[in-house]
Amino acid sequence: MDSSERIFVFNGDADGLIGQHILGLELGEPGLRVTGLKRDIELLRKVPPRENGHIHALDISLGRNLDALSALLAQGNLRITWYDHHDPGEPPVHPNLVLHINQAQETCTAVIVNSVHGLRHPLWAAMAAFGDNLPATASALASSGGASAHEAALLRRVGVLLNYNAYGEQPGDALFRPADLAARIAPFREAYDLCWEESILGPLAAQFESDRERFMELKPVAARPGAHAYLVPDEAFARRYGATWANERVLQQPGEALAVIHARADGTYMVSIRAPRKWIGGAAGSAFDLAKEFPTGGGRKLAAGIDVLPADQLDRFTERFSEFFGS
Ligand SMILES: [Mn+2]
Repeated sequence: MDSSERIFVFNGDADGLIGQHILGLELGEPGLRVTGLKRDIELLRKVPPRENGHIHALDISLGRNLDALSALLAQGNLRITWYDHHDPGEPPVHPNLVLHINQAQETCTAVIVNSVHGLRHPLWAAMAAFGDNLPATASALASSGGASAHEAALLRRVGVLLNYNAYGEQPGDALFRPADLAARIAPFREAYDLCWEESILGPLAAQFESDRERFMELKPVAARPGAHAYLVPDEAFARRYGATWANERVLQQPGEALAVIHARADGTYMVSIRAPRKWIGGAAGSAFDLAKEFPTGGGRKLAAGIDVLPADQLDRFTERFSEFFGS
């Protein structure tokens, strides 16, 4: 196939970016990449109209791209292959659509791509899994690829930094556009080649550290044993680093629930809730159960959120959070 007919559509986070990189190593460079920041999921509709070709969608929910997918399939001459670990809803059945979707807790898109294409890139897959906060999966892949503990730490650093780069809400929040990163990474065959690419990693690491320091200075707005809630301002550092910080905290303090409450310019809040990974004392409850007490709340057992919390419900949320998870 002519490379101009190959299109990669992918989420800009670590496992999306690295998943499409592994695919490029296996199939050859795409003629076009369509991507965005972490929150940009509905990407399939951004593919320019075309007569034929093969679209590879990675790490974006099929359910949230269903209309665009149906329209592309209806053309009859486009092939579409989907790699993902999110809930696909009810996918259409079509001879031109191939699905590689695995919702297991301990996998992510780059790991799936590596499995489908012969397991030849365990170190790239490990880098992605570290970035997606799946340390057990990542360490096993790193070992299978012959990495020492030191080399695994290098892979982890890069995975975390790439994932961090995809967060942010506004243009200018992220240091690199994921599409530019994908193009710069494309020539690297070995995962270690990227580990030494300081023109990418140096600026990312510096910004990461300075964002991290801002978070370390925050005081919780609600603190009980087992449950801490933090209110963060509507600033770039908080939009970029909030998710990375939550990932770090749940790994370091698995017995504790965490709420990160992001202030928005319009006066509302966006809340992310992490349930304890290990229950101390045996009480049961999930992040989802708390989130759904509020309109626009949803998510999963360990990680859930409230998209829009009105200002007048902030106190009610922090009280409920403390009661729900605190002791
Ligand atoms: Mn992802």
